[in-house]
Amino acid sequence: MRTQVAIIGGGPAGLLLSQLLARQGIDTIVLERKSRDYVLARIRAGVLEAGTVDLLHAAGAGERMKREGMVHNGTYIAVANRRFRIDFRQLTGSTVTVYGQTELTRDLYLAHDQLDGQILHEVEGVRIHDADTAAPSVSYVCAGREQRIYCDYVAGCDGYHGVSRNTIPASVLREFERVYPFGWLGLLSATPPVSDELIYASHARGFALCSMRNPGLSRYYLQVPLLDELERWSDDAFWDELRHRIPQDVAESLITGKSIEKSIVPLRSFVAEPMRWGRLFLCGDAAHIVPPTGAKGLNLAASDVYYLSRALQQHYVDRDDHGIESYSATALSRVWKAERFSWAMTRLLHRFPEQTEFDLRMQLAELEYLESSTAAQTTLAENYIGLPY
Ligand code: RFL
Ligand code: PHB
Repeated sequence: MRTQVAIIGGGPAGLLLSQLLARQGIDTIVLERKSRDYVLARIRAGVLEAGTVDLLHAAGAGERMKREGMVHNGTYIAVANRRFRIDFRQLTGSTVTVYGQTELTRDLYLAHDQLDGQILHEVEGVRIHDADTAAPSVSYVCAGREQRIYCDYVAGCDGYHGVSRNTIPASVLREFERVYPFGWLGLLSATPPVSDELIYASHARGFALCSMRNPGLSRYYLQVPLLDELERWSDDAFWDELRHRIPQDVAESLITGKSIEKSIVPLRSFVAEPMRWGRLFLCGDAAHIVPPTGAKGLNLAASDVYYLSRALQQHYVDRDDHGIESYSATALSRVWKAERFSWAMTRLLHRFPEQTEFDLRMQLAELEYLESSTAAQTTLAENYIGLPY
């Protein structure tokens, strides 16, 4: 088989890239390790920057998001028993859209079906060959048979545990990492959200987040020790702990219900450099991970895809390779700023085991400064709604 761009991974990054390229007449094949149902069952991100929303429209997958996505003009920060609001619209003129990654991925699959795009599911043993030459290829096993795709370029959109990043020789690849000493326990329930906007809550017992997917579906998170076991957390234990960590008036209006999904994710900051090696590009979680506190993971995958789709379009349509040459530096410049913001939000709002009394006072002073300063709120808002591409 032959294609122009072989895309490894059919998550949001791979699907969005394939869709944007297809609309420019550029031929792709997506190779995905899991089944479509499996990919669609993952509960992940919920907050989309305006730039991500624009890209989904450009990909022809924005219809339902426009109807069902919830535009949020701001967010709440709670500190112990009180809360204050950051008004994104007033401070930056922009907003975010709450729309689940699950729904977004479903929309991208449907848009892809309409263009007759090629996605091969349940492929195994994907390997990238000769990415540092002018004739790369990708081999894989499908239904027990070894296959190979010859291509011009390979896009590694296969997430943190994929094969693409490790195709780059160790002598070239540099990795930067910070692992946090806690995780997030998430719970999804078919109950109305406790607030009209998200609440990021800093509390002596640990961080909590009140989020949502739609008016009938809520998503809540609790900071938990890294080695905590899911079995320890009955639904009742979760709701009790959440009530402790959010302001009393909010806790009193919390409607609880049976969990639909419950899981623990570790928190990590990670960046791999460079994001291009010869004809292989890394996109999304394959190249970087952020702790979820800044709601940046999916949005960073989208901005990588934007830079790469533009670079490939310049290559095929304008015969100009500047975008390809500069892809890694351009993407990394935005990635590092989102890493900084996600790390800063995590540090501001969580309790760390090694924190001293001094550290706690610093955290509180920073929160009080944020509450009282328009400059500080603007800084948070412009990062949260997403830095320009
Ligand atoms: P994905 O989604 O991991 O998709 C990669 C795909 O590649 C496939 N794959 C392979 N295919 C073929 N061969 C191989 N060898 C393969 N290895 C892997 C996988 O099966 C998969 O389908 O990466 P992508 O596309 O880069 O997308 C990244 C986002 O999924 C991720 O950054 C976000 O979910 C992060 N995130 C959030 N991001 C936000 O922007 N806003 C949020 O509010 C937000 N909340 C979150 C989050 C992530 C979370 N978890 C579970 C990590 C909340 C949580 C709890
Ligand atoms: C979510 O709704 O899953 C969510 C929202 C905001 C975050 C992280 C996760 O910062």
